[in-house]
Amino acid sequence: MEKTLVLIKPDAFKSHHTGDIIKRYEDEGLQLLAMRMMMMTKAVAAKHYEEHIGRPYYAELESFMTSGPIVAMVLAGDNAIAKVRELNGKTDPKEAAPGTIRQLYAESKGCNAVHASDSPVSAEREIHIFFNEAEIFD
Ligand code: 3AN
Repeated sequence: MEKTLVLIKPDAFKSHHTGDIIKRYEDEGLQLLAMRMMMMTKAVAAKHYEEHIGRPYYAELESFMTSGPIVAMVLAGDNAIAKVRELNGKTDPKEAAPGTIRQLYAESKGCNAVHASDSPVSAEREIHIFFNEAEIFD
């Protein structure tokens, strides 16, 4: 079974879509292995988004991601990484397919409701920023 890290971002949390989003994943057969509600610190943001540091939108991204609670989770299933990214939709909600999480719940390319790992290497790295092995119920 493949694992992936998902973050419900401050916008979707604040607009009360946490339950709707988790239900979409569970309805598609993805299994929750770990979950935590937390504030993202600037230090965690820098680790998680290390490849984005220095990009023109980084300050905005950091300020948004640290602006309110997020929900971090590990999901697992066959082809979980691709499956979750398909359910999430494209980064920019204007380009996201109808019925995807970002099309339904995201406001903009910056405030786009969810994050999900984009490869097995990213998933492994990102999961361990948020969870230790004892917190992952596989
Ligand atoms: P995804 O989350 O779809 O994998 P990435 O990895 O390209 O997208 O970008 C990571 C995050 O950085 C996005 N979720 C978004 O919040 C932010 N971001 C990326 N590009 C932009 C941009 N041009 N303007 C504002 N925020 C951006």
